[in-house]
Amino acid sequence: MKKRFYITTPIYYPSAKLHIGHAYCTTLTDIFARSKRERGFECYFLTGADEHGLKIQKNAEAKGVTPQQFVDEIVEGFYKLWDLLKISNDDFLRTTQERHIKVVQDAFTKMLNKGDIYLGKYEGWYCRYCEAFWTDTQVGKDHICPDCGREVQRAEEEAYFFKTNKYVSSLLKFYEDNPKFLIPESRKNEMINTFIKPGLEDLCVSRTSFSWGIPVRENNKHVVYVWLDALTNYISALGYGSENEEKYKKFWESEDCEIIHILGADITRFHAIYWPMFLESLGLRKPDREFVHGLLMMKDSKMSKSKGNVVDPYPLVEKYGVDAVRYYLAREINFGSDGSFSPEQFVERINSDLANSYGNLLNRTVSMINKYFEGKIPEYKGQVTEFDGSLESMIDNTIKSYENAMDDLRITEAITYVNELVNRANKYIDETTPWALAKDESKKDELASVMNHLARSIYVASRLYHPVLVCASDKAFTQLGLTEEEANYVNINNKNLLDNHMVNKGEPLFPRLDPLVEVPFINELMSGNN
Ligand code: ME8
Repeated sequence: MKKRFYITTPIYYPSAKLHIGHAYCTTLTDIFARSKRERGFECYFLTGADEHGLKIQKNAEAKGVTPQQFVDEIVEGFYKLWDLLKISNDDFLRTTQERHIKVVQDAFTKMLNKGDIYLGKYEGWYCRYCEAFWTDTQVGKDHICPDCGREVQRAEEEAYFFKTNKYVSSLLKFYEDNPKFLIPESRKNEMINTFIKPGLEDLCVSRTSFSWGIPVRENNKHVVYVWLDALTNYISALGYGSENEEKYKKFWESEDCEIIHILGADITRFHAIYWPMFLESLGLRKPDREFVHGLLMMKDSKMSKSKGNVVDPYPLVEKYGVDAVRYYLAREINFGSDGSFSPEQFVERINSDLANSYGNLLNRTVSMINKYFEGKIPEYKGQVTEFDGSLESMIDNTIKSYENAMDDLRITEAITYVNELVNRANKYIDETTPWALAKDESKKDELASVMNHLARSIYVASRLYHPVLVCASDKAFTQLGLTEEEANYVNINNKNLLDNHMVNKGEPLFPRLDPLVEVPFINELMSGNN
């Protein structure tokens, strides 16, 4: 039986519009999901919105609307952005949906009845003006509210807590038994040394100081505090505890399904420490892998909505197309490391990898097949020229390395294998010099073999690029005369696939960008003056 995959992004806060950092995480998750599906695996892909909390309540008040109206409007923008970026999620969970609220309340009750949650007192720095509690780090040594800049006071409120220490030793054992749970591995040491070894405090899981949240059923002065609410989305979306648990059984309970959470480095602690503890408390299976991606920086500091130094993905996609943006994000920033968005690098990547290497290879090949063979791709006749063998083994090796890298979520690396194949195919044109072969009638078979090998190289590269270049790859298939069915991944190893297909010359896939025009344009977008 085929293995299944359940893959998730964080559910983002609809406190403001999403920026390129969110688009980065969702796009990379989408690339993984698409690559699995294209290879014939079943893959369920979830994203969503984390709609409760004080910040949203405050933003809504400031705008003079209800919190629900406020999030409804922003979440519309999430849908539009994911549409624009061609994100192929199977579901979108909103934490204000009934299906989620019930699961959170049930989970709270279960933990309370088990004695894992108890009523205590939350102590912190309180800002009377913002009606918000802050931690020591947030208020700094001057005890200033990070939101309004006023002085804060020490205060306490009644709150429920989750007994973290009950689960520390089993969490450490879980890390030990599952060395691939947290990737990159350095994240595990960070969790142990920074958070677990110094001693974990019990986690506050309810609040009485604001009301925009899921009410605690047993004590409705309280709302469930954000992380217990938010993390539960991964199971509520599958129908856990509902009348119809079919999806939950298939994508969470079943050992045939691999559960993968993708998240940014800023929220590792909640996913790698508290989430496995909550699941254990509920008696449920833990995820197989949590992949922590790096954060995109802007001018040396983290891009964030609250700092107002963000890159808006909408105008970028509108101007340069979905493929260019998806490609840049996946190729330029090594998945798992921090990176930064740079207009110069953006233009350079598109020009060098997509316009000059890939687009040009297709363009040259289709033109030559038109010129030398009246548009008909010659049949595969084995290894005819002295260079065919090495190109064929490069194709085979690329497929294998690409699949292995993708399976391990080394997405950037997987793409570089395809780039190398494209470069190799361009070099093959220089080696075989088809224009010279065409002048010599006795070299007709060699010329035919070169055209067939080039067409197949483009097909394989386009197939492997497809999860990233969702539009351009399809155009390449059309130019090679392949139907959608013929282009299917099942044919990736079929050497005769291209035989006798009629090519269709099309527009260049990626017109070259002029850096002198485009770099200032993108800089302008980033300064927020657009
Ligand atoms: O933390 N670079 O939501 P959030 C790269 N609701 N990725 C970035 C980024 C950046 N500069 N900024 C944000 C929350 N992200 C919670 C999550 S999950 C149960 C609850 C991405 O809107 C990255 O994936 O602040 C990060 O982890 C996530 O957005 C945080 O989104």
